Amino acid sequence: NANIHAIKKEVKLHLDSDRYEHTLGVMYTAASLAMCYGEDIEKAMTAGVLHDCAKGIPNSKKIKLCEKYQIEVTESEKKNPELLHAKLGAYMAVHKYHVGDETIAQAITSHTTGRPGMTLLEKIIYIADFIEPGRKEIPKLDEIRRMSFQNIDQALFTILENSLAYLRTRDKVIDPITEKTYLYYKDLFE
Ligand code: DGI
Ligand code: FE
Ligand code: FE
Ligand code: FE
Repeated sequence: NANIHAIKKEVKLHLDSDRYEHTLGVMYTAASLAMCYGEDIEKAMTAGVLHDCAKGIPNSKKIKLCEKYQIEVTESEKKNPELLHAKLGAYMAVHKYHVGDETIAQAITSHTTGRPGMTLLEKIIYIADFIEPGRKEIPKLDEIRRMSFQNIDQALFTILENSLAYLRTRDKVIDPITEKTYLYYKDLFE
């Protein structure tokens, strides 16, 4: 697809080579999950290639750009500006990469914390970010990869559980949305 090709070239200019490799991994993994679950493949690839497009912006600049673009910054994001690459990435997808489809921007917005009641596309990007071939040293990764193509909601919940456990062992501040998302899918499952 011509448009995805152009986006890829531009995104590459703004990411280091590891992050760009990760981006391609997410793009193709998202395409595979779209094939598996009947999502639009082009949408999944577009969201995948753009999901970390704001990752290379320094944290202090992230805050400034959010003010400039009137993006709401929560208390948790002030403490942990890294999280803002999701909201800023969604903004840039629309305003810099001219992605007209709001559901793509939404999938970029929720790719780091998740969101209660995610759409299929949001789940695909959230999961692809976690399981793409370049990811290593994640507990139960092989099992989660297999599960992702068999039971998407079970995979989603397992990833939420796994991520929360990781953040807790590292003593990271848990974003309220990460917590809410986990509890939402826990209720749905257990
Ligand atoms: O951008 P990526 O590295 O591909 O992955 P990501 O966008 O899922 O997450 C980036 C980082 O954000 C990762 O180290 C996990 C972390 N993260 C996710 N949820 C939370 C969080 N960090 C904190 N402090 N709190 C959260 O709730
Ligand atoms: Fe990310
Ligand atoms: Fe993630
Ligand atoms: Fe990512």
